[in-house]
Amino acid sequence: MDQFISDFLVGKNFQQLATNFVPNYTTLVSKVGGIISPENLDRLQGALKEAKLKDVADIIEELLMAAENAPLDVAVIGESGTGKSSFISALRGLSYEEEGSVSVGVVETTMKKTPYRHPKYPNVTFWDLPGTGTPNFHPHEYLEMVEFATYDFFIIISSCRFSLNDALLAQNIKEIGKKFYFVRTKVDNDLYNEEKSKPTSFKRERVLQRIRDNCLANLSHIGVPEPCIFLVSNFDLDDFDFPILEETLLKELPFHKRYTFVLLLPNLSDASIEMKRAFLKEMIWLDALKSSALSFIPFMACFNGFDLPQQEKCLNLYQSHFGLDENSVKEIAKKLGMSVEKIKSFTKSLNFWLLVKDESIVARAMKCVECYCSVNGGPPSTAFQFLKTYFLHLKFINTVADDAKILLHKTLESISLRRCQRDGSDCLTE
Ligand SMILES: Nc1nc2c(ncn2[C@@H]2O[C@H](COP(=O)(O)OP(=O)(O)OP(=O)(O)O)[C@@H](O)[C@H]2O)c(=O)[nH]1
Ligand SMILES: [Mg+2]
Repeated sequence: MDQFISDFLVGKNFQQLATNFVPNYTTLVSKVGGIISPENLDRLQGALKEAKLKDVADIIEELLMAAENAPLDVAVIGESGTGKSSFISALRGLSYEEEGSVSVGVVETTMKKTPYRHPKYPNVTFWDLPGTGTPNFHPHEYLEMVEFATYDFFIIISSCRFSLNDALLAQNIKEIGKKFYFVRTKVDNDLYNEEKSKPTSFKRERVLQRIRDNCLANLSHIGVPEPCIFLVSNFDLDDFDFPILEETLLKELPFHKRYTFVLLLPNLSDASIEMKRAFLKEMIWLDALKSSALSFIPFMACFNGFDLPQQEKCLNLYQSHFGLDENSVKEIAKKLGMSVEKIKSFTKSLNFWLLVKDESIVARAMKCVECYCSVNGGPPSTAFQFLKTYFLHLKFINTVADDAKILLHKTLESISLRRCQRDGSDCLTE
């Protein structure tokens, strides 16, 4: 990746750069793909081949802007009490009691469509839609009433069997060209009940498979062919099918909406942390290419200087994306029963100065810039500052993501230890 940016800055052979562009991009992006559609990749490659560098910069700018500003509206539908509000709260990273959390309760609480903005990402809205459980339900009228066209996709929730109304709704959603996903909630309850009632023969995987088979049979019976079903517990989003649901949604979203979606994923599994890491790396790589392209155009401001307060702000933003901002770290410390200072002792991303003084960043930037200067001559300072910033941001992303994984595992270990202590079981034998 460094080599591609360095070759770009030298800018000798754009034909070759155009050929290398797609393989470099492909190795960089997440396993579900990135923010650039195949058509836009072709556009970029074409502009690069003809050395139309203003076009290259403009296309990248257009893609970055679209990704950063894409609104996302998610509709959550289901009968009363199935866990719609709990699902939305969990996705928004709020506990049930927190302010701004969706109203949750054992009586019918969702009577009209209610928007819930994501607390961190205001362009994301979850819509808690009114229940579909009335006997004279008309899916077409219902979809009109809730203004179906405004949503990116629909989540249809059930906590037991999906109803005929759910199936009718799914058919209508499909007809209007939108995507829907079936989510079966409260599987933690099913497991708990099954274990209590059949303690000797209980097998977790067998129970989950039975729930899945039941849902499949039930949905095919009421006319949904090959339904996609995700088993979840709103109290344990890192468990069951939630990670697969995340991946599926990400893969099926339009390219420019993926970045918005990946940022809002709760940092509850290695997979979601890795996807976030890949998308953020893709964004800064594209931004670096844009600056490199602009550097060939006279009188264009292309390289920003190295501004320390700006860098600190950038680190804080990455910390917030990965749930390691000041407040979140305090929360984690409380959960782990340790001090924030202790957390700082085994993480690296919470110390801005340690990261910014890293000698290897200067060495990497120097290596790239030497190549640039040998071809372009002149003082290397602007290109050097630009590369130093790029490598520093890369370091920020990687260090914060690594720390997010370390803290996630410590939290999971502590939860499972507490469970063992509560149940009086021997954890070592698990
Ligand atoms: N065990 C378990 N309980 C859940 C889960 N999801 C929701 N609940 C509980 O189920 C009850 C109903 O949840 P809500 O989120 O209010 O359901 P809703 O679909 O929004 O209900 P209405 O607003 O009335 O339509 C609450 O007591 C929740 O705590 C889950 O995954 N597992
Ligand atoms: Mg509700």
